[in-house]
Amino acid sequence: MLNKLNPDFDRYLMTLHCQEPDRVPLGDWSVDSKPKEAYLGRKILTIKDEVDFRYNAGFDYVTAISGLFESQQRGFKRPTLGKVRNQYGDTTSRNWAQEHVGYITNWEQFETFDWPSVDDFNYSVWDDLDLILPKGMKAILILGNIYTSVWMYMGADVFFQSLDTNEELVAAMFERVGNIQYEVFLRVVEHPCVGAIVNNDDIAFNTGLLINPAYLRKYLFPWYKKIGDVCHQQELGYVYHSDGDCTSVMEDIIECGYHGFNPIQPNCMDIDQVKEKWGRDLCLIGNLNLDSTLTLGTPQDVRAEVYERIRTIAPGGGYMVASSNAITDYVPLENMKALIDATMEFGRYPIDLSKGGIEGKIWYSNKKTKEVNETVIQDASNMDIYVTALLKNNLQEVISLVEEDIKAGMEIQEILENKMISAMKVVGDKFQISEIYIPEMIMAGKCMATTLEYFQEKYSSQNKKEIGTVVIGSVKGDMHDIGKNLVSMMLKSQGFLVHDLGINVESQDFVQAVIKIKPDILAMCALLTSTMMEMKVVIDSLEENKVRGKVKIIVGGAPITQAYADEIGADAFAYDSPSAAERCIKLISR
Ligand code: B1M
Repeated sequence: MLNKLNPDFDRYLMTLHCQEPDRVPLGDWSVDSKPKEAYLGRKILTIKDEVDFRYNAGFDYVTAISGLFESQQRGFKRPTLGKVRNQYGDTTSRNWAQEHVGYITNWEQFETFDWPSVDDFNYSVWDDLDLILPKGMKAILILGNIYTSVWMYMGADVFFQSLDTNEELVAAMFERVGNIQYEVFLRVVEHPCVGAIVNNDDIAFNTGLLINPAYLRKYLFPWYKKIGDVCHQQELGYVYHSDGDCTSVMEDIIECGYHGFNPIQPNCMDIDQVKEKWGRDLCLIGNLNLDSTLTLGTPQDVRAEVYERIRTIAPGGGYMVASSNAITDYVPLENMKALIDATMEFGRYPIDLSKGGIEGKIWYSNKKTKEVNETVIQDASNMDIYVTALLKNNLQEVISLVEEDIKAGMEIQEILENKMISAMKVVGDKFQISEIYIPEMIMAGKCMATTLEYFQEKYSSQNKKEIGTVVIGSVKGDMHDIGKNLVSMMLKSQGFLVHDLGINVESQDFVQAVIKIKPDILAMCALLTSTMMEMKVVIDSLEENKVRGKVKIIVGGAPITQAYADEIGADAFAYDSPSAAERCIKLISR
């Protein structure tokens, strides 16, 4: 095995430039404190401790954050949300902006917000790194992000809505946030210790981009390009990190001047195809499966997957071993060690590894087949007009359309069921094939829900009530809520009464809601491998309380599969929100 205590930032840079150095570097830019402390055997309290961890673990660099995601940054007040269990025997607090909490939701808040200036940030960590970095090591600036800062400042809900109703505010936000991050970047790269920049900015999820790429091209990529130009002038490495399936903007990412792309989530992008299409221009960093191998697998499984990635992707250069997101605190220490050791063992150039050379379970990706529903429309006469009006979020127009159909002699219930609900299903179909994105889905759903409410009040006597009741929530430890809200909105638009328990919901709260509300369906969402286990805890608690038989259960979220739903005894699984609504309708009609 290679001696790992020989940091060499040139190795990192050569790899970024798709050349073969002496060995494959380690590429994780983010390792949670718990695994770091467990590896080092002591607390990480200072930047020196951080450097010690990176040095001893075999990295060629240390990373530090500056800019709007700097933890103590004034102005960026992120709410603290509960404690989350980790693999290291205790709990960790996590902070971030929730979907509905935004600090800047209108022009007045934008103008009066206490925006930080470039001088308000703390650069002392860079001064320290200039002095203490061991020979061969450099520092990587984690520049926080631009897209994520914008939506977090605005709150996802307001951000998505503003793209439709107040694009000028979104533009101003990108301008302001982009400027701050850019100025901070210029200040940090004055430090000689800095060797590369990572822009971590999630623009995608499992099936594609979160918003229409036209917005990214208009407001975001120009900033990436501007930062990229400076990186090229100063010969700094430049890496882009976005989760999810970024396929449709890979060319844009290359145009911005990035040398590396991370983390190539295995259930979203096929690394072999990414290598084939873009591997000449971009170094690939990551792909070690956080959904399964790193979290659920054994050290031997991790070893086998590292071997396989090095065998197939590293020859010729342009690959760094890293997780498919970060080394989170639910990655067992032994698995992180296996990742490091296997990189040292198999990563020496020239690479000549034979297929199946070591034993271990390769989990492969839990790649899910994207579901595409095709709505069969009963009465297509003016369906397109309904779909267009919903997509434009034009409430007045939708109401007028319904009123015209009433005048033409249709019953209100018939219009709602055969026109509006079908139109919303068509909107869902468009989302499934990425013809529209999350904001359009949310806006159409809201427009639909408001129209339903309007006519339900107006014609209450003629209306039958909701088709069923659903209790929904993101399970304990899980703070992701964008998908949950989309599912909830889709259910409402199909006529369900939805009780949303929110995020980080304890199992006893689900049980109590089932006892008190007596819903037809309990819908649980989880986005993390660690939290999906919680779904089983809830089902067991329902059994213990003798109410499991009284409610149907549907589960979903990025890492969930039909197999997992079967394993824990759920009644249904859905891949996305339109399918979730379909499954729920089936569940109540059984
Ligand atoms: Co997180 N994150 N995140 N994150 N995040 C993921 C989920 C991850 C897959 C990224 C990756 O691996 N590269 C990864 C989980 C890996 C794993 O464990 N298997 C991950 C991680 C690791 C983390 C942290 C641990 C990061 C860290 O701190 N080191 C941390 C954990 C927080 C916690 O919950 N305890 C974290 C934090 C965050 C942010 C706060 C920054 C933010 C969440 C903001 C918010 O929700 N308010 C965030 C985001 C945005 C993501 C990604 C990029 C996008 C998630 C999203 O909103 N997608 C995500 C990457 C990815 O998904 N590939 C990632 C849009 C949404 C519409 O999709 O929720 O999947 P989704 O919903 C889909 C379907 O899944 C389905 O319908 C929707 C489509 O119509 N669906 C259901 C959802 N719920 C359903 C329920 C159903 C049926 C269908 O029936 C009941």
